[in-house]
Amino acid sequence: MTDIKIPPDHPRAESLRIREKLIAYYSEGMVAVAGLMAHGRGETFDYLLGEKTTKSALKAINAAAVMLLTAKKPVISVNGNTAALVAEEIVKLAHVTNAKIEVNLFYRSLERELVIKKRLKKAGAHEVLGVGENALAKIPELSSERRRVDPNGILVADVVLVPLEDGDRTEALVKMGKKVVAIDLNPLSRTAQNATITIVDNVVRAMPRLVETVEKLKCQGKSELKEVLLNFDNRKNLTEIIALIKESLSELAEKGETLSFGESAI
Ligand code: PTJ
Repeated sequence: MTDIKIPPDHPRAESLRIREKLIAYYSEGMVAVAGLMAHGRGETFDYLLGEKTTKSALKAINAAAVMLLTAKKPVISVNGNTAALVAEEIVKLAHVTNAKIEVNLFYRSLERELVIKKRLKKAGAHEVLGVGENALAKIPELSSERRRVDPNGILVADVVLVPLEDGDRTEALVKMGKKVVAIDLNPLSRTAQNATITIVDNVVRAMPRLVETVEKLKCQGKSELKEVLLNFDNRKNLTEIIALIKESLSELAEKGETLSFGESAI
């Protein structure tokens, strides 16, 4: 943790608080050093999207909620960044969708797995899969440490939620016939492009919305839920988001204005 005191009236106070949180959890061994870099990449795309949940993201959240609700064996995959930023929401989502929670790391070490498990347990998780010897199954065609999965979790899941991911595993999971819901601020990433449903939004906004949406849709009939999935087109949704980024940048360039939403970052 740095000693910086964030003034509450700082125009980028929220963004700075998130950074501080990641730095604090990095110091505790939860977040990988590359997780800090990944966050910076995410911040850039968030900035371009106006740091808000777009209509396209809301459509994806709706479809993702239905996919999780109608899944037989949903699993939420957790890495260092998501454990640091949204542990409570992960537990809530697992509860309302009856999903299992599994730790799956790119930079895998037993120490990190245990710190993440502890944080999830503290947030209320009953069971955390994929830790230590429990990750004894392997995803075929994947050579990174992410290939190691729990035989009771990701290996047998029909739907896997992968917030903040690197691309290889999403491709491999889809090849295995699984449906993948990704949360990724970069609409161009391989994860975003290969997932079944991609929520292009900041995980700190998307996860609470996802929980809320699942709670709202829980009482709907199966045919209404199916309709939501039939009407969702991931490719179209991603194209809309890329167009949105292009439009807002073109508008600003034409007007010669600076971005109105973010002010200048420190
Ligand atoms: O904890 P580990 O060991 O599993 O490692 C996790 C990281 C994130 C380091 C690892 O998965 C990785 O290297 O990921 P990438 O390839 O850097 O991809 C991360 C993606 O997440 C990028 O496309 C970022 O734009 C995006 N991203 C970063 N922060 C956020 C985000 N998307 C949504 N919300 C965020 N807060």
